[in-house]
Amino acid sequence: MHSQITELENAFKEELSQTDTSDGSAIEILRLKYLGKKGLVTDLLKGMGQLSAEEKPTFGKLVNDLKVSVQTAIETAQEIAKKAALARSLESGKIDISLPGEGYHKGSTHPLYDIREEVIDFFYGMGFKVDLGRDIETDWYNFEALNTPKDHPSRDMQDTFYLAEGVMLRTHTSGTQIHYMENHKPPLRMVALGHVFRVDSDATHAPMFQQCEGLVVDENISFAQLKGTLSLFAKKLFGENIKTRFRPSFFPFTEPSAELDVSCVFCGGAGCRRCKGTGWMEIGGCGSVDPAVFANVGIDSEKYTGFAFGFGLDRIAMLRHHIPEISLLTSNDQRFLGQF
Ligand code: 2NM
Repeated sequence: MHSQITELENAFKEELSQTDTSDGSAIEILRLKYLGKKGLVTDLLKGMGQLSAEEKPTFGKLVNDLKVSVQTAIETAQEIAKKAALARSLESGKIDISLPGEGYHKGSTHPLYDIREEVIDFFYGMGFKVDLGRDIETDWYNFEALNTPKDHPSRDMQDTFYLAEGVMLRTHTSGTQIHYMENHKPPLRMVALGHVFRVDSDATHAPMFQQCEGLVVDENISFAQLKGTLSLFAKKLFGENIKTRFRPSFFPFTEPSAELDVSCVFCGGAGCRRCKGTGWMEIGGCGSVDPAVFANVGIDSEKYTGFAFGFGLDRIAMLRHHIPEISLLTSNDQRFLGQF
Protein backbone atom coordinates (compact mmCIF):
# COMPACT_ATOMS: atom_id res chain seq x y z
CA MET A 1 0.00 0.00 0.00
CA HIS A 2 2.77 2.43 0.89
CA SER A 3 4.52 1.83 -2.39
CA GLN A 4 1.26 2.84 -4.12
CA ILE A 5 1.47 6.26 -2.43
CA THR A 6 5.14 6.70 -3.34
CA GLU A 7 4.45 5.69 -6.95
CA LEU A 8 1.57 8.15 -7.23
CA GLU A 9 3.71 10.89 -5.69
CA ASN A 10 6.50 10.24 -8.19
CA ALA A 11 4.08 10.02 -11.07
CA PHE A 12 2.61 13.40 -10.09
CA LYS A 13 6.04 15.03 -9.76
CA GLU A 14 7.00 13.67 -13.16
CA GLU A 15 3.81 14.91 -14.80
CA LEU A 16 4.07 18.29 -13.14
CA SER A 17 7.61 18.70 -14.43
CA GLN A 18 6.29 17.98 -17.96
CA THR A 19 3.45 20.49 -17.65
CA ASP A 20 3.75 23.99 -19.05
CA THR A 21 3.26 26.01 -15.84
CA SER A 22 2.48 29.16 -17.82
CA ASP A 23 -0.62 27.40 -19.20
CA GLY A 24 -3.51 27.57 -16.72
CA SER A 25 -5.68 25.03 -18.52
CA ALA A 26 -2.90 22.36 -18.55
CA ILE A 27 -2.57 22.75 -14.78
CA GLU A 28 -6.34 22.42 -14.36
CA ILE A 29 -6.26 19.12 -16.32
CA LEU A 30 -3.50 17.90 -13.99
CA ARG A 31 -5.46 18.98 -10.91
CA LEU A 32 -8.57 17.12 -12.03
CA LYS A 33 -6.52 14.04 -12.82
CA TYR A 34 -5.18 13.82 -9.22
CA LEU A 35 -7.57 15.75 -7.00
CA GLY A 36 -10.86 15.64 -8.94
CA LYS A 37 -13.88 13.55 -7.75
CA LYS A 38 -12.62 10.62 -9.78
CA GLY A 39 -8.94 11.63 -9.38
CA LEU A 40 -6.06 9.30 -8.50
CA VAL A 41 -5.50 10.65 -4.96
CA THR A 42 -9.24 10.57 -4.33
CA ASP A 43 -9.29 6.92 -5.49
CA LEU A 44 -6.60 6.08 -2.95
CA LEU A 45 -8.71 7.53 -0.16
CA LYS A 46 -11.78 5.62 -1.37
CA GLY A 47 -9.73 2.39 -1.36
CA MET A 48 -9.09 2.77 2.37
CA GLY A 49 -12.36 0.95 3.18
CA GLN A 50 -10.66 -2.37 2.58
CA LEU A 51 -7.88 -1.70 5.13
CA SER A 52 -7.77 -3.05 8.68
CA ALA A 53 -8.45 -0.77 11.64
CA GLU A 54 -4.72 -0.60 12.55
CA GLU A 55 -3.61 0.27 9.04
CA LYS A 56 -6.18 2.99 8.44
CA PRO A 57 -4.72 5.88 10.53
CA THR A 58 -1.15 5.57 9.19
CA PHE A 59 -2.27 5.10 5.60
CA GLY A 60 -4.85 7.84 5.93
CA LYS A 61 -2.24 10.26 7.22
CA LEU A 62 0.16 9.42 4.36
CA VAL A 63 -2.55 9.84 1.68
CA ASN A 64 -3.62 13.09 3.28
CA ASP A 65 -0.02 14.33 3.29
CA LEU A 66 0.19 13.44 -0.40
CA LYS A 67 -3.08 15.25 -1.07
CA VAL A 68 -1.81 18.40 0.70
CA SER A 69 1.54 18.36 -1.14
CA VAL A 70 -0.20 17.83 -4.53
CA GLN A 71 -2.59 20.67 -3.68
CA THR A 72 0.30 22.97 -2.72
CA ALA A 73 2.22 22.11 -5.88
CA ILE A 74 -0.88 22.75 -8.04
CA GLU A 75 -1.57 26.08 -6.30
CA THR A 76 2.04 27.18 -6.85
CA ALA A 77 1.79 26.24 -10.53
CA GLN A 78 -1.53 28.14 -10.77
CA GLU A 79 0.15 31.26 -9.33
CA ILE A 80 2.91 31.00 -11.93
CA ALA A 81 0.32 30.58 -14.72
CA LYS A 82 -1.62 33.63 -13.52
CA LYS A 83 1.52 35.79 -13.54
CA ALA A 84 2.46 34.51 -16.98
CA ALA A 85 -1.03 35.35 -18.30
CA LEU A 86 -0.77 38.88 -16.88
CA ALA A 87 2.69 39.34 -18.41
CA ARG A 88 1.34 38.18 -21.79
CA SER A 89 -1.58 40.59 -21.68
CA LEU A 90 0.67 43.50 -20.69
CA GLU A 91 3.04 42.65 -23.52
CA SER A 92 0.31 42.48 -26.15
CA GLY A 93 -1.31 45.72 -24.97
CA LYS A 94 1.96 47.60 -24.75
CA ILE A 95 2.05 51.11 -26.23
CA ASP A 96 5.34 52.35 -27.63
CA ILE A 97 5.21 56.01 -26.64
CA SER A 98 8.32 56.72 -28.72
CA LEU A 99 6.45 55.99 -31.98
CA PRO A 100 5.52 59.08 -34.04
CA GLY A 101 1.91 60.26 -33.58
CA GLU A 102 -0.80 60.11 -36.22
CA GLY A 103 -0.66 63.85 -36.91
CA TYR A 104 -3.57 66.28 -37.38
CA HIS A 105 -4.58 68.97 -39.83
CA LYS A 106 -4.21 72.46 -38.52
CA GLY A 107 -6.95 74.77 -39.78
CA SER A 108 -6.34 78.22 -41.18
CA THR A 109 -8.45 81.22 -42.06
CA HIS A 110 -9.76 81.39 -45.62
CA PRO A 111 -7.85 83.86 -47.85
CA LEU A 112 -11.12 85.69 -48.63
CA TYR A 113 -11.89 85.99 -44.94
CA ASP A 114 -8.43 87.47 -44.31
CA ILE A 115 -8.91 90.11 -47.03
CA ARG A 116 -12.38 90.92 -45.71
CA GLU A 117 -10.94 91.42 -42.22
CA GLU A 118 -8.15 93.65 -43.57
CA VAL A 119 -10.61 95.74 -45.59
CA ILE A 120 -12.91 96.20 -42.60
CA ASP A 121 -9.92 96.98 -40.39
CA PHE A 122 -8.64 99.65 -42.78
CA PHE A 123 -11.93 101.46 -43.33
CA TYR A 124 -13.04 101.12 -39.73
CA GLY A 125 -9.75 102.80 -38.78
CA MET A 126 -10.57 105.64 -41.20
CA GLY A 127 -13.91 106.25 -39.45
CA PHE A 128 -16.15 104.34 -41.90
CA LYS A 129 -19.19 102.42 -40.68
CA VAL A 130 -19.66 98.87 -42.01
CA ASP A 131 -23.04 97.74 -43.36
CA LEU A 132 -23.58 94.20 -44.66
CA GLY A 133 -26.93 94.99 -46.26
CA ARG A 134 -29.08 92.22 -47.75
CA ASP A 135 -28.57 89.66 -50.52
CA ILE A 136 -32.01 90.24 -52.09
CA GLU A 137 -32.86 93.68 -53.43
CA THR A 138 -35.64 95.27 -55.41
CA ASP A 139 -35.20 97.04 -58.74
CA TRP A 140 -35.23 100.42 -56.98
CA TYR A 141 -32.18 99.69 -54.81
CA ASN A 142 -30.19 97.58 -57.25
CA PHE A 143 -30.75 99.70 -60.38
CA GLU A 144 -33.27 102.55 -60.40
CA ALA A 145 -31.99 104.68 -57.51
CA LEU A 146 -28.47 104.15 -58.86
CA ASN A 147 -29.40 105.99 -62.03
CA THR A 148 -29.15 102.83 -64.15
CA PRO A 149 -31.15 103.31 -67.40
CA LYS A 150 -34.09 100.96 -68.02
CA ASP A 151 -32.28 99.50 -71.05
CA HIS A 152 -28.89 99.10 -69.34
CA PRO A 153 -27.34 95.69 -70.19
CA SER A 154 -26.71 94.86 -66.49
CA ARG A 155 -30.51 94.73 -65.98
CA ASP A 156 -30.70 91.93 -68.53
CA MET A 157 -31.99 88.47 -67.56
CA GLN A 158 -28.67 87.21 -68.94
CA ASP A 159 -26.73 89.20 -66.35
CA THR A 160 -29.00 89.33 -63.28
CA PHE A 161 -30.53 86.48 -61.26
CA TYR A 162 -34.19 87.53 -60.99
CA LEU A 163 -36.28 85.93 -58.24
CA ALA A 164 -39.52 87.62 -59.31
CA GLU A 165 -40.61 90.67 -61.28
CA GLY A 166 -38.54 93.54 -59.87
CA VAL A 167 -36.83 91.34 -57.23
CA MET A 168 -33.30 89.98 -57.68
CA LEU A 169 -30.12 88.73 -56.04
CA ARG A 170 -28.06 91.91 -55.74
CA THR A 171 -25.54 92.35 -58.56
CA HIS A 172 -23.47 94.79 -56.46
CA THR A 173 -23.52 96.12 -52.90
CA SER A 174 -24.43 99.67 -54.05
CA GLY A 175 -28.04 99.03 -53.04
CA THR A 176 -26.89 98.90 -49.41
CA GLN A 177 -25.62 102.46 -49.87
CA ILE A 178 -28.98 103.61 -51.20
CA HIS A 179 -30.63 102.13 -48.07
CA TYR A 180 -27.93 103.82 -45.98
CA MET A 181 -28.43 107.24 -47.57
CA GLU A 182 -32.21 106.89 -47.15
CA ASN A 183 -31.75 106.22 -43.44
CA HIS A 184 -28.82 108.46 -42.51
CA LYS A 185 -28.14 112.15 -42.98
CA PRO A 186 -24.73 113.41 -44.20
CA PRO A 187 -21.93 113.54 -43.27
CA LEU A 188 -21.64 109.84 -44.17
CA ARG A 189 -18.67 107.52 -44.29
CA MET A 190 -19.50 103.85 -44.82
CA VAL A 191 -18.52 100.65 -46.62
CA ALA A 192 -21.03 98.07 -47.84
CA LEU A 193 -19.67 94.57 -47.97
CA GLY A 194 -20.85 91.11 -48.89
CA HIS A 195 -21.78 88.58 -51.54
CA VAL A 196 -23.08 89.67 -54.94
CA PHE A 197 -24.48 87.59 -57.79
CA ARG A 198 -24.15 87.80 -61.56
CA VAL A 199 -24.88 85.42 -64.42
CA ASP A 200 -21.24 85.05 -65.34
CA SER A 201 -18.72 82.25 -65.15
CA ASP A 202 -15.16 81.86 -66.43
CA ALA A 203 -11.65 81.66 -64.94
CA THR A 204 -11.88 85.14 -63.42
CA HIS A 205 -15.68 85.53 -63.01
CA ALA A 206 -17.92 83.52 -60.68
CA PRO A 207 -21.73 83.66 -60.32
CA MET A 208 -21.18 84.65 -56.68
CA PHE A 209 -18.34 86.77 -55.37
CA GLN A 210 -17.70 89.28 -52.62
CA GLN A 211 -17.66 93.01 -53.05
CA CYS A 212 -16.78 96.00 -50.97
CA GLU A 213 -18.14 99.43 -51.86
CA GLY A 214 -17.38 102.64 -50.05
CA LEU A 215 -19.27 105.90 -49.83
CA VAL A 216 -18.35 109.29 -48.39
CA VAL A 217 -20.80 112.19 -48.41
CA ASP A 218 -20.14 115.59 -46.88
CA GLU A 219 -19.69 119.23 -47.81
CA ASN A 220 -16.66 119.88 -50.01
CA ILE A 221 -15.81 116.23 -50.70
CA SER A 222 -13.51 116.12 -53.72
CA PHE A 223 -12.04 113.66 -56.16
CA ALA A 224 -8.63 114.37 -54.59
CA GLN A 225 -9.84 112.85 -51.31
CA LEU A 226 -11.04 109.79 -53.22
CA LYS A 227 -7.59 109.41 -54.77
CA GLY A 228 -5.87 109.80 -51.42
CA THR A 229 -8.13 107.27 -49.68
CA LEU A 230 -7.80 104.61 -52.37
CA SER A 231 -4.03 105.08 -52.80
CA LEU A 232 -3.58 104.48 -49.08
CA PHE A 233 -5.89 101.49 -49.27
CA ALA A 234 -3.88 99.97 -52.16
CA LYS A 235 -0.68 100.31 -50.11
CA LYS A 236 -2.37 98.58 -47.17
CA LEU A 237 -3.42 95.68 -49.42
CA PHE A 238 -0.33 95.25 -51.61
CA GLY A 239 2.50 96.96 -49.74
CA GLU A 240 4.21 100.36 -49.59
CA ASN A 241 5.72 100.10 -53.08
CA ILE A 242 2.43 99.74 -54.95
CA LYS A 243 1.57 102.57 -57.36
CA THR A 244 -1.99 103.62 -58.25
CA ARG A 245 -3.49 105.07 -61.42
CA PHE A 246 -6.98 106.49 -62.01
CA ARG A 247 -8.15 105.85 -65.55
CA PRO A 248 -11.26 107.69 -66.85
CA SER A 249 -14.31 105.44 -67.19
CA PHE A 250 -18.09 105.49 -66.96
CA PHE A 251 -20.66 104.29 -64.39
CA PRO A 252 -24.30 105.38 -64.29
CA PHE A 253 -24.01 106.31 -60.58
CA THR A 254 -20.83 108.43 -60.62
CA GLU A 255 -19.63 111.47 -62.61
CA PRO A 256 -16.76 111.71 -63.24
CA SER A 257 -15.87 108.02 -62.99
CA ALA A 258 -12.58 106.14 -63.05
CA GLU A 259 -11.12 102.65 -62.98
CA LEU A 260 -8.54 102.11 -60.26
CA ASP A 261 -5.35 100.41 -61.45
CA VAL A 262 -2.41 99.27 -59.32
CA SER A 263 1.09 98.58 -60.58
CA CYS A 264 1.30 94.92 -61.61
CA VAL A 265 1.79 92.72 -58.53
CA PHE A 266 3.65 90.14 -60.65
CA CYS A 267 6.25 92.31 -62.43
CA GLY A 268 6.18 95.50 -60.34
CA GLY A 269 5.20 97.57 -63.38
CA ALA A 270 7.81 96.47 -65.90
CA GLY A 271 5.23 94.67 -68.03
CA CYS A 272 4.60 90.91 -68.14
CA ARG A 273 2.22 88.25 -69.41
CA ARG A 274 -0.15 88.69 -66.43
CA CYS A 275 -0.62 92.44 -67.00
CA LYS A 276 -0.56 91.97 -70.77
CA GLY A 277 2.62 94.03 -70.96
CA THR A 278 0.97 97.20 -69.55
CA GLY A 279 2.53 97.12 -66.07
CA TRP A 280 -0.94 97.86 -64.57
CA MET A 281 -3.83 95.82 -63.19
CA GLU A 282 -7.40 96.96 -62.61
CA ILE A 283 -8.70 96.38 -59.09
CA GLY A 284 -11.86 98.48 -58.91
CA GLY A 285 -13.94 101.44 -59.99
CA CYS A 286 -14.77 104.77 -58.39
CA GLY A 287 -16.06 108.26 -58.94
CA SER A 288 -17.91 111.29 -57.59
CA VAL A 289 -21.52 110.43 -56.73
CA ASP A 290 -23.82 111.52 -59.53
CA PRO A 291 -26.28 114.27 -58.45
CA ALA A 292 -29.07 112.11 -59.90
CA VAL A 293 -28.34 109.46 -57.20
CA PHE A 294 -28.43 112.12 -54.47
CA ALA A 295 -31.77 113.35 -55.83
CA ASN A 296 -33.18 109.77 -55.54
CA VAL A 297 -32.36 109.58 -51.82
CA GLY A 298 -33.21 113.20 -50.96
CA ILE A 299 -29.69 114.54 -50.45
CA ASP A 300 -29.18 118.13 -51.57
CA SER A 301 -26.45 118.00 -54.22
CA GLU A 302 -26.06 121.80 -54.05
CA LYS A 303 -24.84 121.41 -50.48
CA TYR A 304 -23.24 117.95 -50.50
CA THR A 305 -20.82 116.11 -52.73
CA GLY A 306 -19.48 112.62 -52.32
CA PHE A 307 -17.29 109.88 -53.68
CA ALA A 308 -17.88 106.18 -54.01
CA PHE A 309 -15.80 103.19 -55.01
CA GLY A 310 -16.12 99.46 -55.41
CA PHE A 311 -13.90 96.43 -55.79
CA GLY A 312 -14.10 92.65 -55.64
CA LEU A 313 -12.56 90.84 -52.69
CA ASP A 314 -12.07 87.68 -54.77
CA ARG A 315 -10.06 89.56 -57.37
CA ILE A 316 -7.81 91.02 -54.68
CA ALA A 317 -7.30 87.59 -53.10
CA MET A 318 -6.40 86.21 -56.54
CA LEU A 319 -3.84 88.96 -57.18
CA ARG A 320 -2.41 88.74 -53.66
CA HIS A 321 -1.93 84.96 -53.72
CA HIS A 322 -1.47 84.45 -57.48
CA ILE A 323 -4.60 82.27 -57.65
CA PRO A 324 -5.34 81.37 -61.29
CA GLU A 325 -9.04 80.34 -60.97
CA ILE A 326 -11.72 82.25 -59.05
CA SER A 327 -13.69 79.02 -58.46
CA LEU A 328 -10.88 77.72 -56.24
CA LEU A 329 -11.97 80.28 -53.63
CA THR A 330 -15.33 78.57 -53.15
CA SER A 331 -14.27 74.99 -53.97
CA ASN A 332 -13.48 74.00 -50.35
CA ASP A 333 -10.68 71.86 -51.78
CA GLN A 334 -8.29 70.93 -48.96
CA ARG A 335 -5.33 70.81 -51.40
CA PHE A 336 -6.01 74.48 -52.17
CA LEU A 337 -6.98 75.68 -48.69
CA GLY A 338 -4.05 73.87 -47.06
CA GLN A 339 -1.66 76.31 -48.76
CA PHE A 340 -2.77 79.27 -46.63
C1 2NM B 1 -18.24 101.20 -58.16
C2 2NM B 1 -17.64 102.18 -58.95
C3 2NM B 1 -18.06 103.49 -58.81
C4 2NM B 1 -20.69 103.14 -56.21
C5 2NM B 1 -21.52 104.22 -56.24
C6 2NM B 1 -22.37 104.07 -55.19
C7 2NM B 1 -23.46 104.93 -54.74
F1 2NM B 1 -24.42 104.23 -54.15
F2 2NM B 1 -23.02 105.79 -53.87
F3 2NM B 1 -23.95 105.60 -55.76
N1 2NM B 1 -22.06 102.93 -54.59
N2 2NM B 1 -21.02 102.36 -55.22
C8 2NM B 1 -19.62 102.83 -57.15
C9 2NM B 1 -19.03 103.80 -57.90
C10 2NM B 1 -19.20 101.53 -57.26
O1 2NM B 1 -17.90 99.86 -58.22
C11 2NM B 1 -17.06 99.42 -59.22
